[in-house]
Amino acid sequence: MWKKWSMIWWAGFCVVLWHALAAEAVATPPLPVLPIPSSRQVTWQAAERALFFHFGMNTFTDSEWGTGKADPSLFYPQALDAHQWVSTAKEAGFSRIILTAKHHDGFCLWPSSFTNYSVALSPWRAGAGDLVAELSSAAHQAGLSFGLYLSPWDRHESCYGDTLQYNEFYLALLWELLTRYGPIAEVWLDGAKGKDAPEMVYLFDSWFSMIRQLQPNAIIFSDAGPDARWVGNEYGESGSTAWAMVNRSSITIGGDNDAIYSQEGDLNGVDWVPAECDVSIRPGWFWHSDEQPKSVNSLLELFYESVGRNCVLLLNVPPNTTGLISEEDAEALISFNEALHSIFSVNLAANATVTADSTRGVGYEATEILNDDLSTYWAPESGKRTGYLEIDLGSSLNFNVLRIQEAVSMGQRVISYHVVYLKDGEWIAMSQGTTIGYKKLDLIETVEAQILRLYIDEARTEPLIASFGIHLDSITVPQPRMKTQSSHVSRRQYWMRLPSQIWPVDHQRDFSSVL
Ligand code: FUL
Repeated sequence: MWKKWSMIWWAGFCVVLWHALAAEAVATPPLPVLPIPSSRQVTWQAAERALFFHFGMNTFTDSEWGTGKADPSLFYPQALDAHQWVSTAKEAGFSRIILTAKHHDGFCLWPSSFTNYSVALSPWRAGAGDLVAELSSAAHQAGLSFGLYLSPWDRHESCYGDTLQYNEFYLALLWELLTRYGPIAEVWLDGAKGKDAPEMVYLFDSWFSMIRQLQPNAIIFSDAGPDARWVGNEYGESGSTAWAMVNRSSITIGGDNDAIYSQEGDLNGVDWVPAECDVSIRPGWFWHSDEQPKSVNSLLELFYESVGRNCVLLLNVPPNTTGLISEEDAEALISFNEALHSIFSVNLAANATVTADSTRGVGYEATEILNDDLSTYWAPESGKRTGYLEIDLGSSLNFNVLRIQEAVSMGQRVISYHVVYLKDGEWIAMSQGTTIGYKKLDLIETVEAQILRLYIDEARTEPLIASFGIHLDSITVPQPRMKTQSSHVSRRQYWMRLPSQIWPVDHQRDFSSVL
């Protein structure tokens, strides 16, 4: 009896072993295509959207570009509560915030030892306040990451214009900011500068090296990176073609750059520098009593045109003169977040059956596009640069948003694609595009369909599709947008277009006609 059971056991064991040995081994991953992102860039892009807080002396002088001469006694946000800023950001789904520690007027929101033009000379907290400390600690307590804007252009500091002295001064401020306030997630270097500003050279290499030494995980933003680039406009919108790559040497920080190059990036670029789209929720960057926040519909459009085009959205919400985020702004932010949640929390393709015309092998099947893990992906047969994925939803569904994501940690690859759906035996075009990158969102006319195909028509090398989603947006109504700023103008030309009463004299506010 024992012998019989033993034989059965051995037979079973051999069958299992045979199956295990016969199973196909997982295929090796394809080669990455350079350049690829650094780990800090991967984390930064995955956060998708950040909040910008423009706050400072301009809030109290009702201006946009302060002269640097306003009396520190004017800075008096009596109800300032950094926790309210942070909880609003958190409730609205933002995981990173950036504060204007010093805007162009030179007024420092922390008590710097290197200038007396700071909160230390103001009545706020009887001169003992430190907004950078309050906000960074509130952010870190709430699990948000914290970044800083430190304007290179300074209209207060008398040594501005003297290359050696001003660079020493700027680095001293940077050193304080990067050593006193815990982890800094992003350092935002604005390239803007007035026409009346003295000529001088910013020693970027020293600045960048110091940032890397003191805060190795900080993203450095400027017109030309090194980690994130300006998108070339200030209405928060990228081009429909958006490469994460550029040649950094083709962009001059603060210079007359080709806005289209900044916006679109460069298929042949050797540097990985994705774009960040900065835009304000109100017409101005600073708070003004007579301005109102954008509607949820406009905010959603901004999301499609930034995050949905392989960029990060940096949305400015200016705290008011009391030192709080105004109720209407907080409401707009929270409704924006709810709208995003209502659209993107349901993926109508989650349970679809997916197939592909070819597959690299085990581990790279078409089904990999249905999980949320961007490190797993569908890859076509080795060496193929085109191919298609077929998605069968199981039944006919209504939808109007397509979400496509590449495995960008392996490099950005897709040059063009199109999507079709099956209707009465015919394939009908649904959308088409150029680059995909981290995320491409196509808002289309609502269709009812069960079977669709994503065709990769051209790629730099084997396309790697990490995720595909189908969503229904019943909120966005595409709005005609007033844009007097053509996407072909550079930043300098853009400022030149400001109404003559604010350019070049005092840069007072009222950007409503250009934003
Ligand atoms: C611009 C600045 O001049 C604005 O005031 C604002 O800070 C914006 C983010 O960048 O270039």
